[in-house]
Amino acid sequence: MSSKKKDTPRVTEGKGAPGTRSDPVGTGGELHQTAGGTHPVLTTNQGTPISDNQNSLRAHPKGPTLLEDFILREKITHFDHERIPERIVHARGTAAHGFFELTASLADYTTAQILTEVGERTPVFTRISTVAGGAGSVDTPRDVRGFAVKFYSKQGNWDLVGNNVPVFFIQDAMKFPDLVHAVKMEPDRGFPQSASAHDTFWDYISLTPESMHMVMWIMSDRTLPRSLRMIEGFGVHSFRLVNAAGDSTFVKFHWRPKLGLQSTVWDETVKIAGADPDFHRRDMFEAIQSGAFPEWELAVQLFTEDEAAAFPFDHLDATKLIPEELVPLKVIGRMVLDRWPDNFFAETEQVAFCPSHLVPGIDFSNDPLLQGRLFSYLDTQLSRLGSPNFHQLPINAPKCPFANHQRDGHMTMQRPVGRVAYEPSSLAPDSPRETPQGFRSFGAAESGERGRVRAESFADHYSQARMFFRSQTAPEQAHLASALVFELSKVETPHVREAIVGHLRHIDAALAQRVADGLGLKALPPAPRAAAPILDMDASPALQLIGKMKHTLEGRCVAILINEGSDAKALAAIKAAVLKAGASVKVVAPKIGELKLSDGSSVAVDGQLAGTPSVLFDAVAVLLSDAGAKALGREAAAIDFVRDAFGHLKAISIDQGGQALLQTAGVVPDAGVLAAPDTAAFIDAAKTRQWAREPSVRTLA
Ligand code: HDE
Repeated sequence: MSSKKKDTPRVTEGKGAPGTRSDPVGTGGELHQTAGGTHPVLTTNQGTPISDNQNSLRAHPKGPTLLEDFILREKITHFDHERIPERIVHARGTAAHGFFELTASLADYTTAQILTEVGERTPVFTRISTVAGGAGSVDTPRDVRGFAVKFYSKQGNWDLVGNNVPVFFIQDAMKFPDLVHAVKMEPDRGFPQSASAHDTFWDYISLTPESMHMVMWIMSDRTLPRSLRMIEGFGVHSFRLVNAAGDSTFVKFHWRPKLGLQSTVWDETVKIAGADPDFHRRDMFEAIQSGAFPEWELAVQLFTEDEAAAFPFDHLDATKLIPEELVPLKVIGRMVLDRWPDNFFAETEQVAFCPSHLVPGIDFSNDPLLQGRLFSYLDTQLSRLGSPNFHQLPINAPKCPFANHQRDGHMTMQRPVGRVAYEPSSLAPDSPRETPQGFRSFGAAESGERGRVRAESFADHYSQARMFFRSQTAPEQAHLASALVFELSKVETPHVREAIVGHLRHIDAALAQRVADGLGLKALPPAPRAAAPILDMDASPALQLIGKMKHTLEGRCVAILINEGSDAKALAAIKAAVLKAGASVKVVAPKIGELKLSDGSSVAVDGQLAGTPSVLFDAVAVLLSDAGAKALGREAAAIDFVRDAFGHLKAISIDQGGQALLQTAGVVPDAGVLAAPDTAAFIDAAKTRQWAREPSVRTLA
């Protein structure tokens, strides 16, 4: 018996057909004709055509596989090497291509063309990430989001590698590995994955008072975004802009989402993780594919050295922010993400951001955290991508000409010509040379004694934490206090829990009491010694999240739960109203496929009830016939659908059948539950969360 031979007729059409669209080298191969059409021939990496991609070479049909099978060995070897080390932090990310367009010139402040040429569109690649989890972790843990933008400017690549929170945990790069080891899974047990709610994180934090301001931010709803399209981004550190006269102005960068800020509530976040681990990535993908391109404004805060000296904090300390009320934001441009990557690995995984990628006219400040980052990112790319030639990968290569005399190395793709690989040279007048327009560091005067010291101006760890907490609305304060109770309740070591409550006493006495009560502490633990007087700074409403929500449904998604015989007219009316408001609609029913409505017409179902819970939507409508309501009253998924929508403070539109289902679920309608014919009232309610409902559905700290 012989092994089966494939006998596809092979008709050679001609040369060409690169293996991939974006691969300049291509994988060659001839074009062949089969029943399925014209396609490239499958070859080895050396271009040898492959006749059988299903069977390895055997000594006989039941015999051993032969070492001689170079096709099998090449395929398996390549497969074995498919992964590169994931990022040590920010491993899970979602990215897209787009452009940055300057709308206001900063020519008085900088020579960077990207910030002076109004109307110029610069290509960008933007990656938004979580910090603590691995590449395969879920999208929605309570975590800071990385917000990294690579601008492919005419003067070289500029990477603005920021976060969705304007401050950071620590003041000095020396502390970063310890912070990351503390938050990552504990080394002996290998959990928790992607969660700060465990002993080692809070132990480290309790001994690091400088992290208290950041703790307020991560315990706020900022770390539970509804969508990556609805987060802010911050450059965090102060940078310098340098103009043609050589004058320097400090600058902080801010990204502000066009759709406004929006978060989920904690219980919803937890359930989304199970319902759709890729919730944020899918949301971004669907938005871009549907043409609803995510957009942000770029704004700057500009201030001089003298103005900085008058701030009641040190702007070079990354645990501090500059309130917008103190230095207003000036909007200078917009970023639109309008193209999903062709290939996740080649682009999202291999993109290499480095805060040290800078263009003439922008410079660093002396923020000690930034200074440490300038070393770390280049080093990590060498380890992750395995070669100093990572800049040659298409996603990392500048889109402007670039040339120098660096050469060779692991996996270089360049093929330099000529004998001159040095500078200065006289043998090749057309070889790359320096230019007066090139990058120049600002000539900052430095003085003082060297040493391993922390500036005294960095000593105040509580004033801005207090400012942040006191600036929040009442629901936000309650969420923050409850988040602290949740996280600390997962900490097994009592003295760690108590130490954190001790720090909270410096931030706000009532907050400390609420958390102590939530943890069942009999008495308030002592507060640690504060290294500097704690100030009562003015509240900054710009730090709120609820205050920055836009009253809009644009970019959101509404579910309509129906069953056989649901009212066709009501369905059409709600659908039309939602679409008109700029949101998308998904019809959810017990079965996918087509469903017959009250008037005999059919509707296509987008999601099956059991796999499409209401946590995935911003508002819901429930339109059911009497029989439909009765049937769904016996379905846990339907009961959870309405209970969760109500519990997560969403607007709900119901007809008589919907009302019956709510009753079976034990949901007592309030002002956010609206009768189906009134689509206008439903749309209006759906543009926000029903915050007033919250005390009736859960006990917050
Ligand atoms: Fe990072 N950080 N970081 N970081 N960071 C990395 O670089 C590091 C910090 C941020 O989408 C790593 O390519 C040190 C602050 C983002 O690819 C690594 C310190 C901020 C991303 C690294 C910080 C950030 C990273 C891991 C303290 C906000 C993801 C993989 C001195 C301003 C970029 C990599 C992407 C990634 C080091 C602190 C933002 C190890 C040493 C502060 C958005 O190099």
